[in-house]
Amino acid sequence: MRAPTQALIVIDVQNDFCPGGALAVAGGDQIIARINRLMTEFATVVLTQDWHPGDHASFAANHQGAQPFSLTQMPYGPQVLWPVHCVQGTKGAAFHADLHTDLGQMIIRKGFRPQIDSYSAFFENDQTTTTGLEGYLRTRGVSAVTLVGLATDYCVAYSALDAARLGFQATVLQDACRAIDMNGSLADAIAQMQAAGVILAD
Ligand code: VGL
Ligand code: ZN
Repeated sequence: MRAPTQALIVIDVQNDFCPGGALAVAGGDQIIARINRLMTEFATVVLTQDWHPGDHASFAANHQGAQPFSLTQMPYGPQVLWPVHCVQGTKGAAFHADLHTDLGQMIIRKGFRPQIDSYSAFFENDQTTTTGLEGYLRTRGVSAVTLVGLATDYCVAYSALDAARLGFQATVLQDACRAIDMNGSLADAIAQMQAAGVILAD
């Protein structure tokens, strides 16, 4: 077992991010066995679930004439427009059936406000609306987080950057993550994480 000050945060291991899903990440299901083993090693295990209403502003389908994977401007900054994914209560939003979700004590749902996307487990994309995860971890005595899941260059990276900014020691286990990797997004995310002091390990 790891020290009780360490938490594992499992990001968005949901059907829509796995092969066959609406926003499939290549090899997204290949990390599940490793994550299941990791979950048995940590006293604190948090799972996140991308959880959008059908009218969510991050969906290209909700913007006239917009193509999936194009960029738009939101009040909080640039935003990628995604295919419809992880709609609340659908099979695509459910955790992958092979993930041992019973080992998690807390599930953070994010992205449920129609007008704000939320990549990070800590803050929505406006960088101020909180999910409550910081308080949960601090009141459980956690000072270090290990992050795994999908996708490396979006929800995992944003979560790791916020964790570091909040003063947690943050480690990303890269071989327990898979990336969308669009227009250099993975290289950008890695550079940002390195600059922020996130530990990138395998
Ligand atoms: C994610 C794009 C849109 C992710 C979520 O989990 O990385 N990416 N919503
Ligand atoms: Zn999403």
